[in-house]
Amino acid sequence: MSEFKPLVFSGVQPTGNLHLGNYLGAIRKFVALQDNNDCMYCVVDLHALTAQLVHEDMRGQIRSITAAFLAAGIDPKRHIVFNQSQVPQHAELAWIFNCVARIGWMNRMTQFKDKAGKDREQASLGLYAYPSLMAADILVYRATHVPVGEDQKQHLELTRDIAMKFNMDFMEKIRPTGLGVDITVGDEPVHAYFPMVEPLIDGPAPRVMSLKDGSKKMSKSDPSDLSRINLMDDSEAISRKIRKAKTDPDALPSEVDGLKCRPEADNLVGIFAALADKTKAEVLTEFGGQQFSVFKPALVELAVEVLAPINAEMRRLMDDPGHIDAVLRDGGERARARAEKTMTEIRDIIGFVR
Ligand code: AQP
Repeated sequence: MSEFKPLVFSGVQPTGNLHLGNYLGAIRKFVALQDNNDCMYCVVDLHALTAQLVHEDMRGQIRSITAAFLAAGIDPKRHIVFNQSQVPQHAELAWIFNCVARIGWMNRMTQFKDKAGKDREQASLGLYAYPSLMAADILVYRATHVPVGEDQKQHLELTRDIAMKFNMDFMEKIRPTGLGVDITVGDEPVHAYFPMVEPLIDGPAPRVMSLKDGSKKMSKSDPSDLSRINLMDDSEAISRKIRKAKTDPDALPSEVDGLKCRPEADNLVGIFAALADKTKAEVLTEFGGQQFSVFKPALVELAVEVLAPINAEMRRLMDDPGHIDAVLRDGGERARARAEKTMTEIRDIIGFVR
């Protein structure tokens, strides 16, 4: 529907060890998309301050996410890899979006509720405003497509709401600038400055669950390291964690319907499918009727085969922080030029004097 120039944007927070959920839900899609698209991949370090202000090794975390991007196969020469704090225009646009977004919209964000927990009064204002900064990350480049895990779906809907409200509120100011694009949203024609971003969530593992509890998402902040496979885990750790993963006593079903009400089995089959680039149905054609004692070793073998080269390359890159910093500096410079172009236009649309 969009006549905007296609652009892929996504970000990852430097808040701990990357895990299989981050890889399958996000980074692997980043790699696949770069063949046919202009892509920007960002280490969102400003977001990392929202839940915890002081980080023991912020620089190391930023480098490690960047190393994961590169080790997974992202090409920083053809595309742009950078860290958010190098481009102050993200924060500038986020302020404008704080004035576009409505408090009622923000109050519905489930991630804030989850992360703030019971003591909401003690959560930072930044955590509350997180989705507004995320909208700015994307829209400061007028990006059209955003590959993310399912947990980010609600934030992307909010990004569309913010874009739509800005477009509608400023439509008569956008029109004379010649910077807008005629699009249709629903049945409504809109002369838009910002595109309606499309989330790219599909795949067999849009939400990888904890290995210890099939009802909780795999997460960097889970206190149990056994709940997740980290990209920096060696083969022995991967094998131990999969062998200890929670399951039920039944054999695997032959049909996908048989995974309903079996969250742990569903999760492991989904992980296998994503790692093997197959559908869950194809995995069950191979393993239906088999016990976990057969399936788990096959999953270990596959996980090690896919993750070991990434792990080795990450370690190699982490030994050369100068190279990683140079990649980020170069990406930051190119991202800043694009973001400043947008901000100059937005300042004009709003009517700031320059
Ligand atoms: N379990 C998951 N399954 C699929 N995708 C996931 N993502 C995160 N967890 C899963 C996707 O990874 C990308 C980067 O996430 P992030 O680090 O920016 O933020 P997050 O969603 O808050 O990730 P974590 O790992 O759960 O961290 P903590 O514990 O700090 O909250 C996003 O595209 C996300 O959807």
